[in-house]
Amino acid sequence: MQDVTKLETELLARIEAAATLDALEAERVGALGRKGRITELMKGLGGMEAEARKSFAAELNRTKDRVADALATRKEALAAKALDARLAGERIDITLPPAPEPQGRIHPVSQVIDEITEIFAAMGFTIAEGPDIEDDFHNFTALNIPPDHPARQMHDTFYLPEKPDGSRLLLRTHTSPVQIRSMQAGPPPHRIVVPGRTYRIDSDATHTPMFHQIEGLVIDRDIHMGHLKGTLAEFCRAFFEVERVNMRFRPSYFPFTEPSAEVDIGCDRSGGQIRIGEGSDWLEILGCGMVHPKVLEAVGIDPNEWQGFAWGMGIDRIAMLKYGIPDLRAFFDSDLRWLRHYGFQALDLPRLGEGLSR
Ligand code: 2U9
Repeated sequence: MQDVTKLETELLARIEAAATLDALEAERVGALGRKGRITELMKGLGGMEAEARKSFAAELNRTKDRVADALATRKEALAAKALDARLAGERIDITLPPAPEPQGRIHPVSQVIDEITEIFAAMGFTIAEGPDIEDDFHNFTALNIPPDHPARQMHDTFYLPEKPDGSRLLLRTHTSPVQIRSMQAGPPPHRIVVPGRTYRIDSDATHTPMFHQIEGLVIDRDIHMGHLKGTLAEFCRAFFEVERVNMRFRPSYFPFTEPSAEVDIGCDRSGGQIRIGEGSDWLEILGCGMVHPKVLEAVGIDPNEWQGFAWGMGIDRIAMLKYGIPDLRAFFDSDLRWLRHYGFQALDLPRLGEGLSR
């Protein structure tokens, strides 16, 4: 009996002195574990006489309960201490100033490219890109613009110095060579949008020698003008963020499409502003058409099996229109004050569901 009382006093003191949860666990194992001191005494009960065993077992059980209670109480206290220490370490000084706003701005051209690609991505298009320096075949010949074609003069091309074989590389005059390369790279169907820089020898108030285009191409079976109209109508509605846009398709000519059309959208010009989706005026925004069979043949696609439509649009002009920017040449001046005024919040990417431009 005396031994049990002494053991209990010792165990309770050790438990009280345990400074960490790990040390406390070691005390528990030492007292109540499989080879713990109380457990060992329990094992000895079997060899005792009935009368002595009864009273010793009762005493031992009381000690065991008090030790278990002490362990639980100490565990709770140590856990609370550990939590207090963690909370103290995670303290935030709410009197600190907030993180500064990012200083950079997204250029309106980049913003409009992000908006347009977001719209077409939602329709299942992927983005394709290609080199700014092109060869004659991809920029002209494959697009049904042979060497003597008058369209070559219309493009006012920047040529690189002639190579020994007499050929000349050039700065692409449109993004169309990217579609040629995409069609060469794999079999139909194709559904791509192609944003990028393009170059023509042209410089005045409304033209810069480098400008931006975005073009689109769909190649699949049984594609017709209805698909073209539906796709472009959906694009205009989403891009100009209005319920309905009036559209008018005027017959036109491009060597790479047949039939071809230029697309006007309905607008209102009263009050010195252009408002899309209302009024009785028209504004030209893009060119389009059914891909010419000769273009498909140039990349080895059988036009009797596959058809497609394409469109092209000048990004700079559309950015000026959507965001009320008056002067094209300021786009390329790298004037930070201009960019702070017309630029967009960095990391605030256009999302179709949240209003593209917010
Ligand atoms: C392939 C086949 C067809 C692309 C097209 C236009 C009509 C068009 C202009 C708009 C304003 C260029 O920036 S702009 O001057 N583009 O009108 N572009 S159809 O047609 C293609 C392209 C690639 C293989």
